[in-house]
Amino acid sequence: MTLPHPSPTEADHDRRRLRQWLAGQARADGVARRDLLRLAAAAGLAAAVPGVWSAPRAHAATAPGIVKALPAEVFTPRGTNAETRFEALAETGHLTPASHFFVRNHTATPQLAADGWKLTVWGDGLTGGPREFTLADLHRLPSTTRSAFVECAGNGRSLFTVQQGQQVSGTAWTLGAIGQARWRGVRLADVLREAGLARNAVDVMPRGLDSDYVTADGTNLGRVRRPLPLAKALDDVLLAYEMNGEPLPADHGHPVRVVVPSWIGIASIKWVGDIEVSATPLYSPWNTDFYRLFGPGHPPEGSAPLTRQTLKSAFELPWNAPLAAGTRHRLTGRAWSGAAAVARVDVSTDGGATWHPARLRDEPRRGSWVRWSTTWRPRATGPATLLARATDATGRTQPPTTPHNTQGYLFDAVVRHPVTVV
Ligand SMILES: Nc1nc2c(c(=O)[nH]1)N[C@H]1C(S)=C(S)[C@@H](COP(=O)(O)O)O[C@H]1N2
Ligand SMILES: [Mo]
Repeated sequence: MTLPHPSPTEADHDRRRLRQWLAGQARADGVARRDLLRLAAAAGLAAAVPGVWSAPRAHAATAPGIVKALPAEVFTPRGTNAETRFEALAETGHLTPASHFFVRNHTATPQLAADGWKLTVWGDGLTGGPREFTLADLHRLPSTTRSAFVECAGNGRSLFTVQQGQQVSGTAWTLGAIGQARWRGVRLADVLREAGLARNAVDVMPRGLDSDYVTADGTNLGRVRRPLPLAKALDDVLLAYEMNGEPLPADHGHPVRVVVPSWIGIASIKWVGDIEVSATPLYSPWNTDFYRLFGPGHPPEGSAPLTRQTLKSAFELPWNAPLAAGTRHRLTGRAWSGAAAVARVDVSTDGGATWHPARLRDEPRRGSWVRWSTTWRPRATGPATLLARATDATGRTQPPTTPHNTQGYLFDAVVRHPVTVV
């Protein structure tokens, strides 16, 4: 006979063991801390977890159209997308391995062969006709490598609701719609010059080879594309063919994607197939209906199209993480800004009453996040709120609240991270 559940005595023992581990009285050999925290949460040793911050499940997550494995301890599936669990980043270095990198797909990952791929550069902003580039052509151009984060404009969106009680539309990301990678490829500027860039060019519009995007109400918006002002295109934009030293994985744009450092993720078009170079300004739904700020306090046509990412920080802890009282805990996290290098991170373990500086564990650089750490010895058991507040080199600090916008973009307020002291 097989028992569907462990016997009560065994479950009790396990709970006791977990309680001891939380109190620093049990050792864990070869078991990751997050796995034990997950078990503790599942054993009911932490407070209930609200819906959007669901606890990891024991089986693999699935998201239709994503090719790579999505282990439930690393990702939260969100429709066609997969969000990285921030606590899963604690086991990674400064760069986010592809195995941990969030995926934002409007439709589904196309599996493109590098051999048959080509990029067409075309439009009235060129001095001549269209030009085609194979992957081998790109490899012949000088290569450049840079580390940059890609972060969705909607990262943190659910906090408009959780923290500010406001309704917003779009994927209910927590804070894990970001990853940092080392991208290798060619400068978009070099490809545009090779193609014969005309003096009157103003906009370039890369377009993906994934399927047409059809909205929930059935409108076909065509393939994912968003104009980029020429000034940015010529500045630091890459056509990347490698991520962290490997050919781009299918889900992240194989064989070639655009990487637009410091800008919202939608600018970094994956599976790029063509780039229009235009002598007149260009529009697509991705710089008119989407990726502007709408709602009270914003013009009826919306704000200007969003460009740079904002300022955020996050703890590498699950929501409602159980932490043992009387034990010194090392709290770790990451902070980043699209405007400048992170200058400092301050942490509060008492709900915002007092703050102290965290230790920055990386050289702060523009377009990169920094890892930070601090220690905390909680005394009283019960619920507690952790806050981290980043300040960047422009002097901007995360505010207490973010003004509402209907699509929930650019959440930058200090996040109130609940934990349970046990
Ligand atoms: N072709 C194409 N490019 C795309 C998208 C897409 O759906 N199709 N999603 C964009 C959005 S909204 C984001 S946030 C980033 C996500 O990149 P990642 O999936 O590699 O993390 O890709 C962008 N590039
Ligand atoms: Mo995005």
